[in-house]
Amino acid sequence: MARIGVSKKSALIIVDMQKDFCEGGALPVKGCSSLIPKINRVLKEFEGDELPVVASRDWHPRNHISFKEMGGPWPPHCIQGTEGARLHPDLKIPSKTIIVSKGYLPDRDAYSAFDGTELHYLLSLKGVRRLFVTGVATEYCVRATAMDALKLGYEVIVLEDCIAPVSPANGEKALQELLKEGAILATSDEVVRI
Ligand code: VGL
Ligand code: ZN
Repeated sequence: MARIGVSKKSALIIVDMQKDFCEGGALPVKGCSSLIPKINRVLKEFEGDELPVVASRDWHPRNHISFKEMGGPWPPHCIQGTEGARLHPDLKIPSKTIIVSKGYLPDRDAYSAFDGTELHYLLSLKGVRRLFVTGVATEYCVRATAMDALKLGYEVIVLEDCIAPVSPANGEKALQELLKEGAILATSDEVVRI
C-alpha cells in the first residue's frame, strides 16, 4: 500500500456532501452516504488546529439557472437555507472547517469550489500546496474543483474511495482527465499524517 503524506502544507476539501446529493435527497448520487465513513477517517488525519479543512456547498437560489424549470439540466437542489442544502449530519466536520458556498447567483452555475469564491485566496494565505479532494459528484463538482486546483498550481490528490459519480462511465472519464492533468489518485487508507 502506498502512503500519501498529510504534510504541513496540506488541506482537505469535502465537495458538496449535502443531504440533497445523498440517498433520499433531491438529486441523489448513488453511493454518496457510503463515502461518509471514509471521509471521516481522512478527517482524523487532519485533526488539530493547523491543517485547513474546507467543505464546499452548492448554494442555489430558488430560481437557479441549472434547475429544469429554468431550462437547466437538474431538478431543484441545494436551495439556500433548506434542509437539503445542509451538509450531511453524519460527517464529522470539525469546528475549524471553512465553509465555501458556490452557485449562489441565479443566472450562473458554478461547479468548482474555486468559482466565485475566496477559496484560492484562503488556501494561499495558509500556505497550502497539497489539496486532498473528496465528495460528489465525481464528473461535476469534484472534477471542476480538482481541475481548477491543478491550474492554480496545487498538488492534487483525489481520493478514489471518497468520491462518487452521477454516471460511472462519466466518473471514470473525469478521473482519466484529472490524471492526465497531473492529479494523483489514492485511497483513504493511504492518507497518513506526517
Ligand atoms: C453538482 C450537479 C448540480 C455537484 C452540483 O455538486 O457535483 N452536480 N449541481
Ligand atoms: Zn447544483
